[in-house]
Amino acid sequence: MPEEPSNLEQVCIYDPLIELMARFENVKASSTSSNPFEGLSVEDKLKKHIIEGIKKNLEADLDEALTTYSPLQVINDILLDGMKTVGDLFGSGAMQLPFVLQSAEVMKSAVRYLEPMMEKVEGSEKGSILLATVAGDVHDIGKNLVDIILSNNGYRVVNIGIKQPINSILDKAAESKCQVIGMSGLLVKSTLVMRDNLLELNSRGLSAYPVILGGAALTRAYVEQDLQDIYSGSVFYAQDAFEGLRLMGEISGEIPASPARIAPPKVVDGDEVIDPARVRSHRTDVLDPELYVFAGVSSDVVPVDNPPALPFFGSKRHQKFDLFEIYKYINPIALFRGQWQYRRPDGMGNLEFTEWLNAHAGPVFERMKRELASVLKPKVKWGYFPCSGSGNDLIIYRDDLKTEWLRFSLPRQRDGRRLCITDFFRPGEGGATDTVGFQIVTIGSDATALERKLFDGGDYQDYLYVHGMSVETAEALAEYWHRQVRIELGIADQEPDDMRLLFSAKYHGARYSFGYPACPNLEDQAKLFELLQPQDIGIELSEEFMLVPEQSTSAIVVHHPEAKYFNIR
Ligand code: B1M
Repeated sequence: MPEEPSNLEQVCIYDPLIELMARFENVKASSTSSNPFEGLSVEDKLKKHIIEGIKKNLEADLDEALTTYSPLQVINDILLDGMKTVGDLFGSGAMQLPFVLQSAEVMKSAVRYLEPMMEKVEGSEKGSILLATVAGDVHDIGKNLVDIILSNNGYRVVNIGIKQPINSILDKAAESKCQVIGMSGLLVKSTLVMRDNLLELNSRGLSAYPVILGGAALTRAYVEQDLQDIYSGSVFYAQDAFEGLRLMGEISGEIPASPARIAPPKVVDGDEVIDPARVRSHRTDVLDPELYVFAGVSSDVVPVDNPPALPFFGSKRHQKFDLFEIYKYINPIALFRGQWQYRRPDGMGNLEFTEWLNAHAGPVFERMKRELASVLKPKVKWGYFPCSGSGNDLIIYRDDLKTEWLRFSLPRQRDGRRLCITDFFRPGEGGATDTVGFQIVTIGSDATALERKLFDGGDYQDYLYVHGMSVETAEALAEYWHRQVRIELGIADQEPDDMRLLFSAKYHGARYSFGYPACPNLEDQAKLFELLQPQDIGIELSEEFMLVPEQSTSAIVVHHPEAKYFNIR
């Protein structure tokens, strides 16, 4: 993927010249030279390369520095100082993540250039960490961002990938003499795996390892209280890669540790079982068997008198798409803010920030649309089935409309409206009374391969852009296809004109994905597979009920006009 054009002025939200003038005293403020490096000392030139993410002439400037400094001094005293400024700018909100990654790219290129000239010097690394996504979890990007930030700030990172069982984590940590263990995971289940892993560290007498945990399903309280209570060593929560960097600094003694953060060592029985109520307390949607048995009082939802007829029985596939039509369904907020992690700077209003995003992230979006046109390969499998609701069960029937095929047991809210997805269907046992849809979509596996190539090649900024674009295209495809399903079901009577309303699900019916609060059981993906058989569009189900390729998503489609997202507690 080509390097981002030199559009720093366009996309950076701080003025690089002002930043540099403030940071480097020897910059002449009056300089109007077209060469922004002119007049700078070699140290400042190198820092400018790093801070502004400029690769051009990097090697020549490194050569110049090598006439005065050893390669190790160039890295430790000059380049890492530049990375520290990058971290400070990011921390103060003056620099956005994509530009941090651009700086990390330059850092990586510089280190690659210098490395062959260096003898491995014992103790030259600031610290070391074994990074893994825990067993059963396929999420890669969060951990990889942590890898990029740490390794380009002087730490040795041993990144052993996704779905890593505790044995591999511990073996590799010992083998590679890592000081710290870092575990990542996005699934709710991963938070429990992390807990089990900590207990395993206790029972093997390995609690000397400080452990850093990160990932969306964790909360600070769960890690710093519940997990710290069960782990004899120190366990820390990192909300993002930069918190991971700060923690590594504290653990390795590079920066002073805040005393409250380092817990005193405790003796914990490796078999101790922590109170499940406390484990649950960090999430509202952790699987809870009680929710399944709690039939309770049904909600006030009245099923429709005349449900849509089956458009057809069983499943069909579709794989000829105009990708640019799908792109229209990408939610730019989710892409720019969620995936590319552009943050609203202090003092900037929401409207102004949206305009800023459109002006600055917008061109990258357009570039990605073009460059990924031959990489993203949308495919859909979808279908309709006769069904009935029975308490908390959604029963699916064969095409004779009366032989039960399978049933989904879904949770019911304990209070409030006491909703359960089954309430949106006409009740019955032993025969179909209603119609339900299912869909599963993917954009194929080429995006994953491209991401791997970009990450391995040190093209970090494009790695972030491509990953974000590919996952949001998968989500867009699901949104697009849900609209086709509404049309087929004859419920496309409330289609919003404005895409923003579509993204807030302001239409007739709803699309619920297994693993989300209203239908949290990921194991139900296996039943959806039985119904749709998506293997013929290249989607497989892993042992952990994850979809492969990663950029795939499934859903149950409900036609009832009152069907909306809801939480279970
Ligand atoms: Co889905 N998804 N998704 N999804 N998705 C989650 C993960 C979920 C938590 C949403 C929810 O319920 N609210 C939920 C899992 C819940 C559960 O466990 N039951 C979920 C689900 C259910 C699913 C599906 C199963 C839905 C379905 O189709 N039935 C499905 C599964 C796909 C599969 O099997 N392949 C699915 C699909 C998808 C999309 C394809 C549409 C898309 C991409 C998925 C992907 O990335 N592979 C997607 C998205 C975008 C999300 C959310 C909204 C965002 C994830 C993300 O990209 N974050 C997510 C909810 C959420 O996270 N809020 C969700 C950006 C990424 C850079 O952040 O990895 O967290 P993250 O890393 C951060 C920090 O956490 C931290 O630093 C990083 C950088 O700042 N960090 C560390 C992470 N590790 C660290 C380690 C450290 C330090 C810091 O030190 C060691």
